[in-house]
Amino acid sequence: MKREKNILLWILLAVTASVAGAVERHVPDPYPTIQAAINDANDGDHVVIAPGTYTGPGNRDIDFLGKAITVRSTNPADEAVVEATIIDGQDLYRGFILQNGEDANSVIAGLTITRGYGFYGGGIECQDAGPTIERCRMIHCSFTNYFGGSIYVGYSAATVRHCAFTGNSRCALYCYRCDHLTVEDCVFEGESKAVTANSAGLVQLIRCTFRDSPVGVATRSCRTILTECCFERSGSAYCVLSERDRQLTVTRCTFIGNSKLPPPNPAQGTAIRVTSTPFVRLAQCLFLVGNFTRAVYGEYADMGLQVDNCTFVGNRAGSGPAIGLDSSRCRIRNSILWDGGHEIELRPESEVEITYSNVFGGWPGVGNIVVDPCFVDPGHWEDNGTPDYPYDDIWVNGDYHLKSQAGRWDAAAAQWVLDDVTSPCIDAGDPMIFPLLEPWPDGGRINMGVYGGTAEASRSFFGAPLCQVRIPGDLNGDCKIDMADLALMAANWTAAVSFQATDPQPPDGGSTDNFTLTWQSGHGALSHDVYFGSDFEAVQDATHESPTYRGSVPTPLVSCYEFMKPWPTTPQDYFWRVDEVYPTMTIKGAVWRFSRNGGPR
Ligand SMILES: [Ca+2]
Ligand SMILES: [Ca+2]
Ligand SMILES: [Ca+2]
Repeated sequence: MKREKNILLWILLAVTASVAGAVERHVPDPYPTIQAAINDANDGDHVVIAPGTYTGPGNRDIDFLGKAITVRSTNPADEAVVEATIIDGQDLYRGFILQNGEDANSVIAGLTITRGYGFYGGGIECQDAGPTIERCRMIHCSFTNYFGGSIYVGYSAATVRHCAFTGNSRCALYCYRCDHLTVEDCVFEGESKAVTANSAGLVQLIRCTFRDSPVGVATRSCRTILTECCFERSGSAYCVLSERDRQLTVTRCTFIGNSKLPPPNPAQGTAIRVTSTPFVRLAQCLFLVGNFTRAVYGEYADMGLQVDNCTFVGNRAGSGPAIGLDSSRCRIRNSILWDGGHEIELRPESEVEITYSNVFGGWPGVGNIVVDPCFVDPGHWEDNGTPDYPYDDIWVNGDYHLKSQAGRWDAAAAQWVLDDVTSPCIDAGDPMIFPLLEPWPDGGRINMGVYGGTAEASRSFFGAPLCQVRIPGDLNGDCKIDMADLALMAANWTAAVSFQATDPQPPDGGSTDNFTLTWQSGHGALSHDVYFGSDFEAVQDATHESPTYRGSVPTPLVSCYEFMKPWPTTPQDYFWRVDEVYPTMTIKGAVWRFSRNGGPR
């Protein structure tokens, strides 16, 4: 009984301690400055800043002192509160500095940081520290060093989400030799350079918007991944500039209207420019670049530029408006290149293979067609009142869903509508690729263009009346089971289909001197969950919550997980596992082993 009482007392004490442990420390009352509140704070505390403008000693160069605390406004979710809670560096001082090994448990949330000024990061400087920065507004911050930004992250890792960056000088967000940088749901507006990563490990940009920024993203990293980002009127120089990345993956991104390039040098702007990056994959991207040069340019990329299900319209370079290649190789599938002719420019030592695509002017290759893609609206140029002067023309976006008599997604009305024609690009993609998320009837075959393989893919039309009932065995969805279904099955029958990841490199049990891991993807997998570590069981039993989980990757290629960490000086075994992720299930992979030779890398 006594023992039970003791346990009860222990629980009571523990609860009291945890309640007492998380303290809110309010500024300016009772703490006169933010630094004063931080000085008194313990791990887990919140420093809560009332609306107002904060300047002067204690409210500038604010040092987290290595504490796992949250420094925030009274309500980070309320934009009006964030706008009214201002740390003003007066163009003389930094907002925050983190330099004592802070990690993601150190949080800056819901603040406006303006006119910050520093040698590295004007707004927030992180040296060997990787905080979480969320729902902040970074406005008109600047720095003196070339390697700097409104937020600077050096030798560490950081997560930045739901933040807005406006008019910061040169670089809004700069990461230098950081292990990883994750930027989610951020808006960059009027930045001369929005995001720069120099010698970084993993750089992930998810659902970010770049507006009116001459350079959107410039990276030199192991892996740069852009997912569902939108570049509007950005990239008068480059939307994405990849220089010596090891891998660049751009998925479901949109590049719109970076026109208005002034003469005499209108050939500057390029949506994606890749220099010496060996592996590049662009998938389900829409290039309505509308500038006077091209959508994609690759040079000295001994690769690997793979383009799947992309749509190019309204790009205006005289030669190669869609893609230009110099000493590069490129493979294009399931895409629509419809800028008006001379879609590809091949400079010396370059080659391109195009299959199952619709190319204006035509291109040799299996499954290629040349026919009006029947966009809902192809978009058009307006001459801006000067018909003889093209440099001020304005591109008006269209709607690049494909027309279908069986149903096409109307994004504006958020409903399916029927058209009077059916696009020849429907069910014209590579028949060996599973239609993925395409809604039924999907023809058993992926569509060309940016919506192919997505839930917004236009439906297959087999003649009126439309088929209403799905029958088992009807693979193409025409409400009949016949030779067409058998042909689909036969075409894929001989393909060696595995839904599990296979063919690991380095091979299972082998050894390697580098730090790049690759494998063969499961058939039609959407993404890949990667686990990596030095303990077999820790990898075998790992879930998303485990430390060995290294994230989801959309490409079949993975590398450089331990990029910033030294390899052992003696040979060591490593274990890794890749789970293949499908729309309705995840197929767990085998655990593979390799040893890395000792010595400096
Ligand atoms: Ca004009
Ligand atoms: Ca289809
Ligand atoms: Ca059928």
